[in-house]
Amino acid sequence: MNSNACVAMLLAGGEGRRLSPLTASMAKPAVPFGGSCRIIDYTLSNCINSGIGRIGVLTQYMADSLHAHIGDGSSWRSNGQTADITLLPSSRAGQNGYLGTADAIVQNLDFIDRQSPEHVLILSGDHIYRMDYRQMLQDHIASGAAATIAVKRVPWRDASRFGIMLADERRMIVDFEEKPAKPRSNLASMGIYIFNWPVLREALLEDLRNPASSHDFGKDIIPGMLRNKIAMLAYSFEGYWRDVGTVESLWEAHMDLIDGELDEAEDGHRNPWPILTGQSGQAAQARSCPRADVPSSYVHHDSLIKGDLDRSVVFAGVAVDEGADIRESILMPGARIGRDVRLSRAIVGEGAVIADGAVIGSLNGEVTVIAPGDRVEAHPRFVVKPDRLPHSLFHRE
Ligand code: ADQ
Ligand code: ADP
Repeated sequence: MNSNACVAMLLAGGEGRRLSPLTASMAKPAVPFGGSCRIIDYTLSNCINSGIGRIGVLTQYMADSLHAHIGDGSSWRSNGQTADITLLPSSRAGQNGYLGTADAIVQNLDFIDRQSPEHVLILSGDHIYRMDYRQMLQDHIASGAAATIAVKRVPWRDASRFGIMLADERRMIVDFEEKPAKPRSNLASMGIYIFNWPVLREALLEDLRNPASSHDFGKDIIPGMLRNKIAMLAYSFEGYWRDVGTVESLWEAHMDLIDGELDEAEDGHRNPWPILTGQSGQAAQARSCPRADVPSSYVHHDSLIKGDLDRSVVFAGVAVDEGADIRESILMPGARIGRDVRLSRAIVGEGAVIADGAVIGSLNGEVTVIAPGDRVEAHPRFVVKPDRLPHSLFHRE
């Protein structure tokens, strides 16, 4: 098997409204993750570690943030393995904002055609997971299917947020519904697809001719292929995987990191599946590590911590002043936390400043987000406004 015959197309252009206000000035895949990298680094690193040498990154919303992070792509190299990363910006907007994911691929047919690949791997830029795409490709080829979808069982209560399918005993997909109100199964699409390129090309062009289509993989392309009786395989993935498209899931994934569920390497140990980061992060492979004096937290070396931390993640350039008490919180690059500040279940955006004595946290345990660059004063008359939960707890003058 030759993974060079496979081109990866990484969808990184969604608006990320459910991550607002963190996505007010950056694309969702550019949001910081895990103390020293950004969300998209997981998927890019999976490509490099899997030996996929050609990657197109499809940008749209707030594309500059991704350009600044990825640059010429030279930060992503591992074990002598390099990749050609091409940024493919789009300016085409639909009537109600943006057109769908399939449209983003159609706009770049030429890019894919030039590589004349046998297979195209379609990926999302907002998932946290480690996956060897070579195994999926091998399975795809061995099965003789024209398309393969990576799948995972999700909790039933979450099933209606995903593409949900039924597969037969040969793992061939027999039913698929995008985000069903009443899910018939909890076997979810991870939004990771391998297609035989000629089959996908044909399906995309057919979809383009359909005026009723929203040009989306989950809503249109996959159901269309099923109707056309194209053989599609369900590839089960057993490892950790999380779609971090919401504030709650982004926070939970950070707690999973602290709980050791993400298979990070301990300090000083080489990770066999490194997560590399680009220009806006630290040097490649500079992973943050749990520090001895702040057990249970992930703290970047380039930060200054005087207060107490518990189950928190701290990025580069952060300062936490004396007397501060930080619990289950995420402090993004350059955040400044004043004296005696109390934070609980908060995400503090890049460069935000929390003034001395401020108290941030919700009574009902929901996650509070402070927008990047924001300044929160510790005003004596701050009151909790339950009707403004979860994001904005404190009433300002
Ligand atoms: P969603 O996560 O809702 O469902 P979607 O909003 O279409 O998928 O976004 C997929 C990815 O494409 C995201 O990374 C987004 O940023 C990006 N994107 C969206 N529009 C784009 C555009 N026009 N150009 C470039 N990039 C764009 C999908 C599947 C479900 C599956 C879940 C798993 O549709 O079936 O269950 O992923 O998370
Ligand atoms: P557990 O991991 O303890 O079994 P769950 O029942 O919540 O916890 O999750 C079952 C599986 O579904 C896990 O592999 C988990 O990673 C995955 N999962 C849970 N929530 C999500 C989510 N929001 N998005 C994607 N996958 C999820």
